[in-house]
Amino acid sequence: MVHRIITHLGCLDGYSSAFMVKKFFKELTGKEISEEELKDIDVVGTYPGDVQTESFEFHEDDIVVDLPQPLTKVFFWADHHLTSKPKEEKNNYFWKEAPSCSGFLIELAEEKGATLSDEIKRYKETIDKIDTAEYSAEEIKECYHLQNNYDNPTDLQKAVMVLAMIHTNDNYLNQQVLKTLLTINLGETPVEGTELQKLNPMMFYRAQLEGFAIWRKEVDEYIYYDEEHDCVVQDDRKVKFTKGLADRFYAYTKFPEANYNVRIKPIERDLARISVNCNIFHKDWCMLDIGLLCANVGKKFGEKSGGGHYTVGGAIINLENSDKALKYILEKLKEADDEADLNK
Ligand SMILES: [Mn+2]
Repeated sequence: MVHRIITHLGCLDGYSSAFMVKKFFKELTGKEISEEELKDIDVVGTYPGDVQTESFEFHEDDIVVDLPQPLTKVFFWADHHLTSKPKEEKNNYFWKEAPSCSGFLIELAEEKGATLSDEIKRYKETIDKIDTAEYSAEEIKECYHLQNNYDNPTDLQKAVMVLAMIHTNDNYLNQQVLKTLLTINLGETPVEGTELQKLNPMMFYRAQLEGFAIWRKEVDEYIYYDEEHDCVVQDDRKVKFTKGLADRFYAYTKFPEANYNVRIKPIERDLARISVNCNIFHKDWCMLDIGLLCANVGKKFGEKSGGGHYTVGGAIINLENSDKALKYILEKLKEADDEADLNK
């Protein structure tokens, strides 16, 4: 048997889940293998969409984590996404609606007899926070804006530094870094260890932070807060090209009072991507099902591609419909807020 670990590419939870499989291999899979064999297990990253469309080829000995269940029967599967909830039980298949897949695997390993170090317990809290984007405004600052000093990084900072290594703009590099991080001698958690430090996470992180800063400066020219609809609008149709790296939390750093954020981005073939989300610092301000709203937007203004979760969603529409779509979304957001105010 040749095992491979298949996980979510470009994602800290995907990388950390693969790490947990290597760390707690015996407890999780119920199988004992040598140190050597364990080290040699290859790790491959892919995307949920590639699993759903069956464009990724799975083997029966694969260990699949933080991804939807493949059609092919595999050796081990674990996931935490609501949309992956299995219909039937299978041997070595695990699912739970949990904040992160890594956290779920840590719980499973403990249930099956593993002893957890304090570092691993602390890491579980960190990855749970990151995978659900439960940051405070202060934490966003410390993680997404360059600080003067990194002598004593916080748990979150250590984690986003490693995230910067596996979430660059180059997917081939991301794949190589993922493989490399999981074949070196593993540290106590996914974000520490002597061999990991040698790969210089800070170099990747600094590059990303500089990219964010440049992007924020560019976007400052046209991002605005529409007070009437309580929504920050970032309309990328207004510019030909935005330099830097997108900081997805910026709307609420700049306008913390806003309920919602809508982004329109022209993409290939005369289409546009619309993203809608609720203020990440106040998910309780969300007064309507944004996933459902986006599904409707996709149907009304595009070719039916749209959906998401309660507080965040997206749709692909025809570019020529984007003014109408923006107006429609802003109206629906305001309607929901007005109705909630009346019922107070
Ligand atoms: Mn995840």
